Amino acid sequence: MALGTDHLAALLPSDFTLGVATAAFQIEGAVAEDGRGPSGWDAFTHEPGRIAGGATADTACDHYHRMPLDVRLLAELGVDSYRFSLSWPRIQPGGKGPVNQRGIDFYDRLLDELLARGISPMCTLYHWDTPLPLERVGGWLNRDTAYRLADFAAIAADRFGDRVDRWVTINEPTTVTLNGYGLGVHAPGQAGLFDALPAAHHLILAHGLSLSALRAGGISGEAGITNVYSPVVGAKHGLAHDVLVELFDVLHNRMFSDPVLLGRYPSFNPVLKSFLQYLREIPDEDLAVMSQPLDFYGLNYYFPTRIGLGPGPSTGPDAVPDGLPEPLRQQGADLPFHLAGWPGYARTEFGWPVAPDYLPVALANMAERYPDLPPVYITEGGASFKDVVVPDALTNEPSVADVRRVDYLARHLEAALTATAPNGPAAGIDLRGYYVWTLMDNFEWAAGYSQRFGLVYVDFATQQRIRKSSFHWLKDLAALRRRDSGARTAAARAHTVSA
Ligand code: PNW
Repeated sequence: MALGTDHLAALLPSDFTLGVATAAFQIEGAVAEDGRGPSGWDAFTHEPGRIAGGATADTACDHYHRMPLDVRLLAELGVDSYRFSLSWPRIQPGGKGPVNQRGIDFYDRLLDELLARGISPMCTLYHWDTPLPLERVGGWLNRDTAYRLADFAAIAADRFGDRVDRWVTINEPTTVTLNGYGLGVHAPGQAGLFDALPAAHHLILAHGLSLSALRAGGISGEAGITNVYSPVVGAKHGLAHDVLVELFDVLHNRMFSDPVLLGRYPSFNPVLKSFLQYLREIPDEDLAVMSQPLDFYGLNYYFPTRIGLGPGPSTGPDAVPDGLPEPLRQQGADLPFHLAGWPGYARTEFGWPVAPDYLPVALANMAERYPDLPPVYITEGGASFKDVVVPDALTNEPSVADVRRVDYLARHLEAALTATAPNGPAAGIDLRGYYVWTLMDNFEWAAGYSQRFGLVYVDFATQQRIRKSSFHWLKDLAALRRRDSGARTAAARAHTVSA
């Protein structure tokens, strides 16, 4: 069932990184074990009505106890790299002050397991699990949190800096700002779209300060940031749509990438400027910290955004995508725009459009806006679908034929590779790798366990792991790529010998 793996393997440069990604809070569980403190997300998940099905991440995939088995799955998959995140409250429960050695020990064991199997570690410092004591004093609305993350970065550099090949400072400042502080659908659950802007600034400042701290700590690997990017289009033509498209593009994309890559905030349309009073008071020194050169830029691409004028229809082809959490639908009623549907596009279980044709648009936009863009890794891409476990026809073992996920991944990987090839629309981008979100089904934030993104199916009642077809697909691709690049190396050697 190798859906185009031969074709894809032939497109893959021999040094291209194939990886899978996870995040600590979504998989680890063991939230009160071995000295871990609570995070803002622990508190949020225990508030009634916040998470689909009232789910918590108290156990999640129980990865904290099953880590060696999960690394064995990674090794079987044959991927080059594993992107994971450090749980800040496991390592520094107070968000400042003493280090919890048992937390350090867990990641020491993880790194050793990965390196023993030849899997290159990519480590995210911050994937949303702010220690609760810091959340209680304002979280990312408080500038001090940026300095606390930098201190944590120094600890990470000191303890793990000799074994991590790539560091991601912060995962998706956009999502933390908009979902956490703007719409309140993520922790800490505060609402106020334009009041959230200081959080954006402090997150990007924290990125810059952490980058400095990692480098000052003598890390042997590279360092960068990961941002989500969604190309924005108007549902219709016309001035009003153009203005709203720009508003959304600024708030979702450029607000977070311009300061890092250009050293300034976007120059706003005068209509928007009045919303953004706060940004006029930013000291130049902050922008210098935020825009230090990166070794690589991490891009998460899931889907494009289509903006409609006014509060949106709730049914019909132009309805807000199904996957949108209820608070966002409600919030939508107060906004001058809505997120429109994508007629003609298939949707994931989340309601997100399956749009591989917009990944080249995202990459081309990036190349155009940021001429000095460093090498790029797509640090996440993936899709949730309703997965069904059935006995395999031959072996009778439980199996999951997630053909739509295989199709999603194959088409997005192909789109990324062809877009960045010498004659592609994003030829200016030095694309180094693609990480599938995610290794195994896990705690999908506000959606709880209702959305499965994994290559591996997790039965949360028993913690049984079942390899899906997408797992076998990626495994085939990685194996084919190794064979092909082995053949290419042999051919090159033969050529050198005969010359
Ligand atoms: C990412 N969007 O979040 C996160 O990094 C993961 O932790 C998460 O599990 C995964 O995507 C799937 O949701 C996103 O609106 C949040 O474009 C929002 C968007 C995309 C990704």
